[in-house]
Amino acid sequence: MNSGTTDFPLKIGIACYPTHGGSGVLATELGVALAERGHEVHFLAYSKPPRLSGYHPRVFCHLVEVSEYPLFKYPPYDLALASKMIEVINERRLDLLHVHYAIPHSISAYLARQLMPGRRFGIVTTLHGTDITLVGSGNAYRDVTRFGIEQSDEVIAVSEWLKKETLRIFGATKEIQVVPNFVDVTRFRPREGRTSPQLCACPESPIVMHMSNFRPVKRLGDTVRAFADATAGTKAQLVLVGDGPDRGMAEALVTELKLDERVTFLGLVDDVSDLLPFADVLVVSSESESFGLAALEAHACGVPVVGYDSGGMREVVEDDKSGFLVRFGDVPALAARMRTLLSDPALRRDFGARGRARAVEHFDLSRLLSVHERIYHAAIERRGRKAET
Ligand code: GMT
Repeated sequence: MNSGTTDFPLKIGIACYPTHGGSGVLATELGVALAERGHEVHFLAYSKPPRLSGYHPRVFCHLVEVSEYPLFKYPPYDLALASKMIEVINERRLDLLHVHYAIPHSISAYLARQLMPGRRFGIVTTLHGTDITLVGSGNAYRDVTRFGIEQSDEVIAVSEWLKKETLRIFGATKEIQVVPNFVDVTRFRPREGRTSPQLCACPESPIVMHMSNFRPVKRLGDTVRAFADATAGTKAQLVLVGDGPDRGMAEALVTELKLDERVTFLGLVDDVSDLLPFADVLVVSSESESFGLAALEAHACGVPVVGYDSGGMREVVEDDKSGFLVRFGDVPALAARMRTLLSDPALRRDFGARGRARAVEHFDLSRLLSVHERIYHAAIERRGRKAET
């Protein structure tokens, strides 16, 4: 097993939800960057993560197959994942499993460890947000989530806010490290004269963008209403990137507010680095957002953010400096701040430049990659020590 120094290439298994959601995106960006740094990375998921495109010499994707059987009304994905973990750990001699999203990934990792007493490997769990705030805090999964956290060698929360929430909900039984979301600032960069094949960015019709999984927590309706209020009588466009359960509601609202001509539903986009620089403002209207990866990616592209002051959003967006944050649910205030930015190109440029500087200084992928490597080595060392006692 490799250990002791961050110079050693590791063999790392990454379990994640292979969706366009923040946890899957982060896990994929991290895995690819780790492989570029010399580590061998094995993704474990039920399908290929959307941002895993192209060929990378040290990246492997192992699909978890869940067998169907008439008795299985609910096929046991957690067991199938644990089995796949065991197979890959044995065949590829992994040093470590890094699981993204506590449920069920941390439990599957624990099970894999229990079933392989002779093999030492570290388990790192990253808590992303809804695994704690929505899923883990409910009665159905509270105890197993707590167990998964406690059994991990190292636990990461993506914001100070999420760390506090985790300790509040589950009690202070485990040390939690805060490692924020990160962004590749060389790929996510301001538009600087580039043009977009998808979007017409012209001064008379500025682009307001929203990017999410259209779940109720994102309050997509608030974005649409604020846009209608802020841009009445103008040619501003609203571009909605993503898909999910609230799409039908939003489409009906757009028609009701007579916005069909100015609103585009773009659907799912795998690589948003070609899209975000063409936004003039990004709106994040979430009721709860443990971090807000879309806000960070927008900042890296020099785009100011207007949003609700919920969850960890203020750890990303500096109110009145790189964007505006207003009280959750205050749609008129959201609209007023949107109007302020849309009517003032110089302010947008100023906020955008500060957002970009903030992304480069605090959330750059290469710096946070080293932080992950240190945590991996700590987990491996901790596991070695535990095995000896
Ligand atoms: O709801 C989403 O945005 C998806 C969700 C996920 O788990 O994939 O995102 C969460 O993880 C992201 C990456 O750490 C964070 O940036 C998001 O803030 C967080 N979402 C929520 O807390 C609602």
